[in-house]
Amino acid sequence: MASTYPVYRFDSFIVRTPSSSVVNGLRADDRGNPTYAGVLAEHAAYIHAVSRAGVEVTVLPPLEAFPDSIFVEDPALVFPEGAILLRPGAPTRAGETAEIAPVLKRLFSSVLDLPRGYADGGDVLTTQNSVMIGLSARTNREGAEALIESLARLGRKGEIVETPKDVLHFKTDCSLLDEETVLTTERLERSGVFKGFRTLLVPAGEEAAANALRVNDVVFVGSDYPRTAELLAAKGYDVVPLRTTEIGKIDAGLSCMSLRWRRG
Ligand code: CIR
Repeated sequence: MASTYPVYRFDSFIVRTPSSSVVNGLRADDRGNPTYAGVLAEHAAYIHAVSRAGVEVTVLPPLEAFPDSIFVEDPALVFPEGAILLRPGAPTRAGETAEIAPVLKRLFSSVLDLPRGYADGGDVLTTQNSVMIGLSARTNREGAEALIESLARLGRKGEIVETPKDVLHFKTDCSLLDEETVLTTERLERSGVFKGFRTLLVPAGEEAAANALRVNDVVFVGSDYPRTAELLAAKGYDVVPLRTTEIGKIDAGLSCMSLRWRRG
């Protein structure tokens, strides 16, 4: 493991301002289009909240041609020791990698390309000792195996795991709360992938809350999931609710809106 810092300690974030095309973003179930004003407000609140948690935020300009490009987590992975440009599995998102590449090349001395297959950053959970890569409709085995090779070049160990059926991304159903604790859903916990971790299960009916976001001393949780917030507060976490009602209509959680790393 290259870094001795807890993996939820960050000082740098990249986000991208939503374009008006965001209302046409991909979604599994149609719950209606989000409003552009609502997405902009939720995104602005996200930037404000993570800044208060102690990170410097680089805000990239909107990309009208890519409705889902607000979800910068998916076309790349970043670590203190370098970045990996991914190959998103949704055809309408493939071009997002070329858009973010120049930014990462300015910020990181080592930027690798995923050589083959498909992999979305939403399928990747970085823990203290390994990088878990969930197979999904967006990340195939060829991409996951190629990603393990790229990770090894950065000194990181990758492992391939399964994502529950009908779940968009591996991280749709989990997030790291601290070095040994994962917040997850019953369906993902049941698959046994979190051996060696303490798991906290989101209450039934609040499955979408499993994509929380630990940033330094706080845990951001979607404000539509009060029982998850209560559970985490009772366990001693400093919980900050963030509204995801509009972006949630295009299957967004909290991690997907940023790339996060620690420079120093
Ligand atoms: C998509 O289907 O690609 C977007 N509408 C949502 C992506 C969410 N990304 C993530 O959780 N990492």
